[in-house]
Order: sequence, then structure tokens, then C-alpha cells
Amino acid sequence: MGILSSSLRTVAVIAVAVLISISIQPATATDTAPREHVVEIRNLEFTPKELSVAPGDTITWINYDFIPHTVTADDESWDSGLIKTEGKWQTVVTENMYETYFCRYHPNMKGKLKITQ
Ligand SMILES: [Cu+2]
Repeated sequence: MGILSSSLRTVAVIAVAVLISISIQPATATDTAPREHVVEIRNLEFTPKELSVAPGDTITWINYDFIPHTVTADDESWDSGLIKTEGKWQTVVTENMYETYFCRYHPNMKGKLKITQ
């Protein structure tokens, strides 16, 4: 009885210590706030063509061409729909978001996200 309760107390103390150490964990240099990125669409090209992003970041595509474009994942799991001249489309990066994309009207237009954790 005495042994059991003291070992239970040890477990409880360890659990509390672990919880405290998790909650007071200081922010490390690798922790960054979500960022905002812009990809310009000009002359049938995405600029930048490759973009490094992290989950939680926001990406905005802006169409500066005089014709509409789309921003569509190669597997079509995400899609801007039609983006008119001077129009924009925004999305928030998710961990397992499909990384390569194209334009439905101009399949030669290709872009890539490099999602880092
Ligand atoms: Cu296009």
C-alpha cells in the first residue's frame, strides 16, 4: 500500500514535471510566424516559379496579364478557378498540399511550392 502510493506519487510528479517543461519550452530560432507570399502572373509565367512556404503561410497569386488564368494543383486537389485581369486568389498552405500546379488554360504554365515544416 505504502509502496504503491509512493510510486503513484512519483508518476504524478514526473507527469507534472513533463507538463511544465513542455509549457515553458522557449521559442526556438526555427519558430516563425506565418508568412505572406505573392506570386505574380505575367506574360504567361508564374513568378517566382518555385516558392518555399510553410504550413500556415498565405500565398496570393495576382494576375497582371490581359487574359484570365487559373492556379490549379497538378492533381486538381486545389484550384483557384478563373482569375481575371488584376484579379487575385489566396490560399493558406497546408502540410500535405499538392506542391506542383499549372494553369488550366495554358498547361505550359507551371509553378511549384516547396513546403517545409
Ligand atoms: Cu493561363
